[in-house]
Amino acid sequence: MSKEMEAVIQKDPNEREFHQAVSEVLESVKPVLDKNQEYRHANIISRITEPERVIMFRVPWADDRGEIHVNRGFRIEMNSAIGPYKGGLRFHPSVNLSILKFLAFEQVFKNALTTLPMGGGKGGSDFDPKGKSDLEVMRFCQSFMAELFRHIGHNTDIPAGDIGVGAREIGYLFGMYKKLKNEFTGVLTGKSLNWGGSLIRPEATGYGAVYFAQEMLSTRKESLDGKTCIVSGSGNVAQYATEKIMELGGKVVTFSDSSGYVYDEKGVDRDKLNYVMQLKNIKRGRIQEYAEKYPEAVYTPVDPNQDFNPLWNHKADCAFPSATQNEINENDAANLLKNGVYVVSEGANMPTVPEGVNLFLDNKNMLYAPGKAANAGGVAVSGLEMAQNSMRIKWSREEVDMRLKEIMRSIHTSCVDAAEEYGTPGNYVNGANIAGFVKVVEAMIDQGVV
Ligand code: NDP
Ligand code: 2IT
Repeated sequence: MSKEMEAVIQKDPNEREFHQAVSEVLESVKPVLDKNQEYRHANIISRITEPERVIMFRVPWADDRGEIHVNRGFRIEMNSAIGPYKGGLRFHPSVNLSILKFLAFEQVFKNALTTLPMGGGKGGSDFDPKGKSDLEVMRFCQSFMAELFRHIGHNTDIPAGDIGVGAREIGYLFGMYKKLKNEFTGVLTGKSLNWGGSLIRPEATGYGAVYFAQEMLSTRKESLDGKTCIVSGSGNVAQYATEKIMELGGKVVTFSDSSGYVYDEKGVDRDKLNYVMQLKNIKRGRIQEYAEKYPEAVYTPVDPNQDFNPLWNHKADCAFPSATQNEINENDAANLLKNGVYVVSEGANMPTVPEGVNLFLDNKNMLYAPGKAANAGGVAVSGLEMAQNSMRIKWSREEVDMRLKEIMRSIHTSCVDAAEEYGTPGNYVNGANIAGFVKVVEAMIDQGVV
């Protein structure tokens, strides 16, 4: 283990997910540091692994029965070398400092890859929106923003959605921000269309992950047409990845949530996808209900502690993990390879454990795109939403989709070029880490020791 990595662990010994994310980047950029001694001289690794600012706060709120609850709120402002802090908010009971620091760290390099001027940040709360009424969610969001508002701004830090934060939550958060600041600015992205949102932002992460898969396939003169795809999750990213896969002629055979997954051998069609959108976005039900509605599908409950997840053990060509971190363990990665999967495009952030990533990288037939490249379409269109807000204009669907496609193509090219330059052609992990890292580090060096 490198001295730099040891220091990161020693400083915050309990931040397992943060160590995992840092360790992968440090391994990739070792040859960059060896080649550019000035980076070491500037002590870049100590600086880039330390958040510029960490905000932690109490979020008290009252439920519908008048009972008072307290959650913990966070915003990690990781790096602002190339633009204001930018990144989502996650509301999930598992949220802690380690998870948000890993997400903020990944966001720095992802945002650099998009070509747009955005620094990296992430935030959220251990609040669980499941089973809460709209009014409870609203009161929680208002209390969360009653503290967060003093730390963010359209030129400072621009949050957006992530797990458990979608259009409803962004609306409540924006309403409270506007009331407190008496300002209508593009301080959040993922806004609804009639008050500053961008067309294609809801679709962008899922579409982008599919565009990235197409880019990888096109290096072998192949496409998604006729390919069988495993998709995990059934939220924002999974839904729109599925929509785009179907549009490009692929067949999606799975959806999942934290309780289990459905396998639909015939494949998802437009009606079934509409059903999932209604089920998850409006009714807020469980994916098990899909198999009740469509008896040709089979539901399997999944225990997160079992040795492998049967979701990843079906014959397929491509996989789009779109639920959460570390959802593919080493056995799952081996099962994917065994079942013929040779394209993995990560819609989620860090969904594959390091041992699984190594299995993918060791297999020469595998086209494996890490989240920070493959899922960058979401934040990229957030960047386009910011641009439209600043200019007070609105681009058409076609315009935004075209820009998204161009950005995903450019990220693909950056990854391929950086991987080649440093002697590991075809390794999108090294490519993404190196290309993102160099851009941010050059900016940090230009700006001095701050
Ligand atoms: P949503 O909240 O819309 O959906 C999350 C989905 O993942 C749900 O199906 C959820 O199931 C499942 N899930 C969440 N936690 C777990 C868990 N611990 N175990 C198993 N399943 C779980 O979130 P998004 O679709 O927005 O986000 C999905 C992933 O994509 C995350 O990793 C996020 O960081 C990443 N991402 C999102 C972007 C965006 O623009 N939204 C951009 C880039 C990346 P359940 O309902 O049971 O909780
Ligand atoms: O992980 C991510 O890139 C997101 N959740 C989207 C961030 C954003 O600012 O749109």
